[in-house]
Amino acid sequence: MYTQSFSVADGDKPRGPKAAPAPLSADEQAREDAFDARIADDGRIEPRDWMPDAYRKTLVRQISQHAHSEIVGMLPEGNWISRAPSLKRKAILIAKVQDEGGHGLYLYSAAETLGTSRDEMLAALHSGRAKYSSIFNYPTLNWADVGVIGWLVDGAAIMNQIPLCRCSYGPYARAMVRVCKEESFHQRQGYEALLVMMRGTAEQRAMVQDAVNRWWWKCLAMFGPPDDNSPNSALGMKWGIKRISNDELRQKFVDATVPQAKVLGVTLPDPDLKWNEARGHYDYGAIDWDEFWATVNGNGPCNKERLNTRVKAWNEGAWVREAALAHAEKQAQRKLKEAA
Ligand code: BYC
Repeated sequence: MYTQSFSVADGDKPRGPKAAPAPLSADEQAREDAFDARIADDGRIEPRDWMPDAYRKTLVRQISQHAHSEIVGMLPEGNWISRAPSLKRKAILIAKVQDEGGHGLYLYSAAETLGTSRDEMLAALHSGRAKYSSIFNYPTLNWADVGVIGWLVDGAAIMNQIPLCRCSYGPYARAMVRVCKEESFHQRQGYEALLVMMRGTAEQRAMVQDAVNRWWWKCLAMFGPPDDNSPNSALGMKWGIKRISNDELRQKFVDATVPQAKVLGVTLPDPDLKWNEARGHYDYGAIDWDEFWATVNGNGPCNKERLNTRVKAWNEGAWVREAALAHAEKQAQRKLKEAA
């Protein structure tokens, strides 16, 4: 027989059904309604506006992960700065990697407006608690990989990030406008570097094809799990943070990339890739989600190396942060003295 034992205290901890949330006061209800109305009206939420805790938390998660992706994303390409094939390519690559450092900084600043410190976000990255894009856990084996990262990885990033320029949170949306302009240049420089290689020797063409074969599927997975297995999508869409779903963005990327691959003269490594007249889109084969989750959960080919590199850079940069703080303190004291 069901008895009250279901809600009898177990030791000190009371068990049983959770208490219903306390009803909202009139003021609380009014500010929640105002927030909902602004979102429904496609307005922007700014840092000093009231927002539900869950909205704030979702934004901190997404923006900080995005910032970490930019900073970790500097590593696979940075590896090639000293081995770029010409001065021109070296200058372009240095500028690109520097842009990515800049994107990370705008994004950390945007996340800080939500009340989370940069130190907290970095501690989450360094301890392995925070995610960053799966794509940066794969190695860059030769120069063609650098071109393919520009063409496909930045191409996928732009497809995902253009809708974020219309994100409901003002500081994130504004940061994304500049990020997208720079990403667009990154994508073009990668494509142009590959066009040059494809006009070169048979060996160079084979390098490009090999790099495309290794990166294609990982770029499709970058858009995140399928919509029916994407736990954050419903709220992200409801709140105007995400505007287009993971699967829709993936499809847009495939549709845009197939003609580019034709012009380049490479084959995308998917026997199931074909135009579907009825859908008006390209069909594509199955993505290996087990591999994706293994990588996201820390077991990809380069996860440990990437994290160790970031932690080492953080530790070795401690003296710079200390010196900058000491300098700022000295200046503040000097100002106080002058004002006295
Ligand atoms: N890698 O419910 P879901 C770039 C996680 S490009 C790792 O669909 P959401 C760059 C997801 O975080 C890359 N983890 O989540 C390019 C969630 O886990 P948590 C950076 C991934 O948030 C070139 C779980 O899977 N771009 O920066 O609705 C050079 C379930 O997913 C990935 C951004 O970050 C992945 N690929 O959608 C340099 C764009 N995909 O958090 C740099 C902003 C999913 O619940 N972010 N997960 O533990 C977004 O648009 C969205 O967060 C995502 C995921 C589309 C990535």
